[in-house]
Amino acid sequence: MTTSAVVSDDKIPNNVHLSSDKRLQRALEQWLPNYLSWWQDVGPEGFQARDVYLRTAISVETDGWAHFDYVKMPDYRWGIFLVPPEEGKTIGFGDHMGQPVWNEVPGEYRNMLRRIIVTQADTEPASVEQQRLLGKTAPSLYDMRNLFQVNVEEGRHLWAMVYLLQSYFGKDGREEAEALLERRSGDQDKPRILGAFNQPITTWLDFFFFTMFTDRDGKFQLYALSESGFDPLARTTRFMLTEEAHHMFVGETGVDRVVARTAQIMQSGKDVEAEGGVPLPVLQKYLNLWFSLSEDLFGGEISSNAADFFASGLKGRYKEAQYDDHKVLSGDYRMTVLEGGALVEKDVPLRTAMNEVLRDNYVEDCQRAVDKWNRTLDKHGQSERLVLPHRRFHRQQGLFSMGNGVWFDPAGRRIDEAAWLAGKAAWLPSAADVAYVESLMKSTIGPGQIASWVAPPTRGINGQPFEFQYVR
Ligand code: BYC
Repeated sequence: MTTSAVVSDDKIPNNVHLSSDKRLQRALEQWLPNYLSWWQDVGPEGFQARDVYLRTAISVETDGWAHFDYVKMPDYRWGIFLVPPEEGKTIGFGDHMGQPVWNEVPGEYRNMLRRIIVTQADTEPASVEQQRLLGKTAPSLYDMRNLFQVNVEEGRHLWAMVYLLQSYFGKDGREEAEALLERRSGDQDKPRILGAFNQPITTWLDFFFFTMFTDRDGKFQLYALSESGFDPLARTTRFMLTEEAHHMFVGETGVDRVVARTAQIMQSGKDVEAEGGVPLPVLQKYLNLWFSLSEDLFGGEISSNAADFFASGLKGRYKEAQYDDHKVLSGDYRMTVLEGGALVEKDVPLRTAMNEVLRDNYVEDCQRAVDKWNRTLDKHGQSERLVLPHRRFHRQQGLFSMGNGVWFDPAGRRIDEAAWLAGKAAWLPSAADVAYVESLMKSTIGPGQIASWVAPPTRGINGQPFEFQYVR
């Protein structure tokens, strides 16, 4: 097990010249033991000594970022990788558009930039904490391995952000790096920063919907940050996206396999619960929960923070190059807002609507996946359909937040609090639903075995069969 705090290129694969950067080495050497004890305390419980068939990034080259081998999780080599810099790169949007990208923190934006990096960083350890008990109820060895892959890579993503804090933000960056190991998901006194990252993940259904919807927020946020004029952030997040794709794959195909299993049982004419499956209405409720929690991660519909992030060139849009106007000094965004209790259409300055623009891209991508799940239902002769709830449903941030005393049903219609309370158990997992889904969660990890509530995957990892001993 890695316990000593010697930082070397061999231990920490990197392309940031770590071995010649004494200041960074010293900072990391202080942080590493705390990181490792955090990992032992609140990382995957019960499996730290197992060999797991993991993918490790050992370089940014195409043959180096996906190196597969058996590794014990505490020995995973948490690397630091940035995509290579581009010669002559300029800022692609906002007030500084066309100026050379920054390789040092621009003084006037220091606080804003640190805040963006800390918010992003905070989600990574939070997700590991949320998922720490799931290994014990894995539906197959294949799934268990995917869980641990996601966990170690979220750990690496924390490293990626801590590298930025320690390299570019001096003393307060080092303090923020320590604080990232002190907050805890769901803790009353020291919670994680964003809502969804304090939500318990007690079942694999939560995990699949989390990696589907919440990791997908990560995709869009990372894309937006990969446009940043602060080039080290852009290059770091660009590389993180290569790993993030697998996390979303785990979620999207995971839900699809649950849908497939449910549909198979329905097609056979048997009772879904009697066969140990998840009834479609329960799946729909978990979908409603995690989609709405994840929508909150885009922030308010109208946000001066978002306008400032864009104006300063720190955070762009999803694939900024797809737009014609990168300054956005004029132009409006038409959105529905609440005025005097009524829903009305209103034009707001586009810069202030950047959270909503990103959410639009996100919702479209989520709809694509839901369409795919519905094709799976169709393939098994089922006419029922899963649907994305309206974006006003069950919100806790922004204009339609329930905290503002407004409630909406899954179709987006305004309802009063009594109707919300009466409808809630039909729209979101009830205590009985949670108890039922929890009752399905049993460790099913003999080679080739699979739990009753999920179909096996169509193929294994890295060309290996499903029956492969992914964890031993
Ligand atoms: N929960 O101006 P507003 C990932 C706060 S996921 C709690 O509308 P803004 C991953 C907000 O901070 C991607 N608080 O928000 C996935 C503000 O506070 P102050 C993570 C919230 O700033 C799975 C106030 O409400 N990356 O990588 O425009 C596994 C007013 O808000 C929430 C990022 O988030 C919330 N949901 O936008 C592992 C990117 N939403 O100023 C990893 C970096 C808002 O009143 N972060 N608030 O104290 C950002 O770009 C922005 O901070 C946000 C919020 C988009 C999150």
